[in-house]
Amino acid sequence: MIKTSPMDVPAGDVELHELIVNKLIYSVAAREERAGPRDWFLATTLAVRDRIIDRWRLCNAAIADEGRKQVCYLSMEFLIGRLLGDALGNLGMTDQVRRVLAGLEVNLDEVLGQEPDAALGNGGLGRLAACFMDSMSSLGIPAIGYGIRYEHGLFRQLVREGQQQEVPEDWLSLGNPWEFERSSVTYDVGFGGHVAQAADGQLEWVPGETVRAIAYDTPVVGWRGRWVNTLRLWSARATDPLHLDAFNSGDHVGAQLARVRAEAISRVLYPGDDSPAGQELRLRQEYFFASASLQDMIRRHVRLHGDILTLADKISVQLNDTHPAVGVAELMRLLVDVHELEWEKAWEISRATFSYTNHTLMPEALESWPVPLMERLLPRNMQIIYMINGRHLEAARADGAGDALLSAVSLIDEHHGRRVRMGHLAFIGSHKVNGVSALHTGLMKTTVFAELNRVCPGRITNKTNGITFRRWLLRANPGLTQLIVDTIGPRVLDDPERLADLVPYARDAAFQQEFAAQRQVAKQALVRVVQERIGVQLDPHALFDVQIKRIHEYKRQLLNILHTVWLYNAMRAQPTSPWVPRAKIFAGKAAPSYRQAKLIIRLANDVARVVNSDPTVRGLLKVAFLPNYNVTLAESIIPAADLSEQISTAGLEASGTGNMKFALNGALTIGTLDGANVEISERVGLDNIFIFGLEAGPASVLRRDGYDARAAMAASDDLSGVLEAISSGVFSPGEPDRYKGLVEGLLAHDHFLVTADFDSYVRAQRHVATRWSSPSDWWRSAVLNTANVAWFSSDRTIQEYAGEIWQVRAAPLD
Ligand code: 26W
Repeated sequence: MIKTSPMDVPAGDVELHELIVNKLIYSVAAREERAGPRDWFLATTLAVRDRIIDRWRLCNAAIADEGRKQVCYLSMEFLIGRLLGDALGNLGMTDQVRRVLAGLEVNLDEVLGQEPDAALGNGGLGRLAACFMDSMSSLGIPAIGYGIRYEHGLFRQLVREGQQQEVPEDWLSLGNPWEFERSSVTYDVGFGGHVAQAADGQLEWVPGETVRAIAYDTPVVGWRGRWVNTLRLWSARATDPLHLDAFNSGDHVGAQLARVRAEAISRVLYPGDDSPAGQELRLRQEYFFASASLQDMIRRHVRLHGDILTLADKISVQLNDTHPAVGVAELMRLLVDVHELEWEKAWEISRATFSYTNHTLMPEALESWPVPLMERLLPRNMQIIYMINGRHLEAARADGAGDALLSAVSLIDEHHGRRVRMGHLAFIGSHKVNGVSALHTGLMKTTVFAELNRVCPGRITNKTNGITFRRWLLRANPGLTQLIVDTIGPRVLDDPERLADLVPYARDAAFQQEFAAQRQVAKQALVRVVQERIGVQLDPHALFDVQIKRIHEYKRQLLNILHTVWLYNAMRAQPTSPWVPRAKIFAGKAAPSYRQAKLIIRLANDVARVVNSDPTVRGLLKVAFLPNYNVTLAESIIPAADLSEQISTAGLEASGTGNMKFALNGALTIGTLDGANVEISERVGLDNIFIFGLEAGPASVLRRDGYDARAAMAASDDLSGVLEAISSGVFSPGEPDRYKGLVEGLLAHDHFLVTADFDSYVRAQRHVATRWSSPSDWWRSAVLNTANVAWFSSDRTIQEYAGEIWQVRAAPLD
């Protein structure tokens, strides 16, 4: 029995109603009266997907017919999160689907909540790729995102007795209604073996092992449904899944080893975002997806345009960090060995095709692979890397480079065993190389890429990151969005620059109140989430002071914890002073092998336990560490944040993008002059942001020359009180020495200058409290944040890439 008969359904909704019900019956094979939220999620998604497919076909046809140049965005990570809410929003179908489902006695929010969070990424780099995909579709820029279809995304984080535990993530376990398996789109990717020379002298690689890449396509629909691009993720299969001979002769396990080995490539996302895992499997993943993607591009290009020589006119390949950098050698191999182009011609095409984005300057995060591993796994690619290097060094020498400079720009690092510098390979192989904020790009030119910048002047350019406002404002914060639209009109939905029209309202008391009321709604919702997840009761009227991001020493969650302890000590000393009630909210995952980061999580949880159970600070201070941070959790925390913690050691955060999400939603930032914080402060104005701490220049001098944390501690009663409390076991009474080593380590070498910035940070936090105590000042600043950050839309970023790096034009959108 159908719960609502079509007769009761408003005429305009009948078609969608029938579509969803039909999907439920014929695709999900569920009965309406028994169907659960998961069934309705599948039925709704399949129905919405149908609406996208017509447009998808048109877009692909337009690319082919009009010979449009296309962006190929190569990224090891796409942190897309849930897709249904995004698709509904972009298609303008949210209200209609809500109504239709309600007619079936189904709640849309519950349905949306069924979708697993696709966590095919670690953090900023992966989320940026997802925001860029949304922007490229919304702008009508023809694009394919190429990556890996990991069977298991980033691990699920449990917190047990205050400590992180990792559990495998299983996003595909109930099926993925968004993807299309393309069993006809497959490529073979070789590993190992040797290089043979044919009679005509042509070199040919004879791999020892072959793995098949199978494409899975997901449509990415843009704003107002006008353009649809493709996210193409590769899954690894054995070319010969069962060695039947071996099986029949009784070796049942051995017969399957090749399959296990091949399929391991797309089994799981590496969870480290701090230092290269260095394992062979990681290199196999990188080569696997770079090779499959390049083979796919070439096949499509030749089919459409017939001529390999025009590749760079029709395709622009963006390397998202160095993870796909081996693609530079792979494209040369395909052009020279397979398509038999002259080296010089191939190199010209290749360099015109590639461009490279650097996302980090941290030395430990710069990828390099041991030469012996490369020679064993990718013998032909390694030869090609030597040839690229030979010509590159020859050219540099001809330009007058001496030995020191040559050794610095060489693709081979001779100092740490012989290793291939993947950043150098990406740099040399690209026509443009970009950093992700003005500060970061400047530092690229003076630090890691200083010598390459001398040899190849003008190649480095800046493209400050951005975020998609559709997900991070429109979807995440519908209440605030409605207020903005009611105030300055709906054009802002298509043109973020209109946000500036809010500036005159910043001083308007009535508007401030409505703005604050929306924050209150989001905070009430978050209070419920926190209560449900960890049983901590937050006061929705407290200042929500939030730091959510990967746990890293350079991001300095520890500094925030020290301030929490400082507040706790001060409140206990003077409980009747007029304190601003605060909720300190943390979330983030640590790489499983990163011991110090895990200890910081434990400390946050230990501090939370002690503070939250101490009656003297009841009503004044609460600490919450929310487990399993992911995109979905970010969407519920950010709209509820009053204060955004962006407190990395200056010079170490390439850009940050969380900082932009908070500012857009009207949180005030407390931050260092690092990454994009610099540009945010220029736009919102120094009166509306709390900047503290050492700047990048002095910080790097201090780090280099060695800085004396003990002296800082001796000079600051506040700091010594905090460190003594932690190291003496106030927060770990059962094991008083638990944090002794952490504190001693900090005092011995405070590499990230936590103690150096402590006093300045506490002072800035006092200013925060003062501003909070004057609501009209606080909300004026909050409104001015939202009003002045339109520039951080990823649409702006993508337009810059399209015009200055890719030379790709948007298709006309109707
Ligand atoms: C090979 C191991 C590894 C894996 C990932 C090393 C480094 C990474 C990434 C570069 C980590 C990352 O996500 N970087 C972040 O990129 C964001 C998008 O540009 C920036 O906003 C962040 O500042 C940067 O840390």
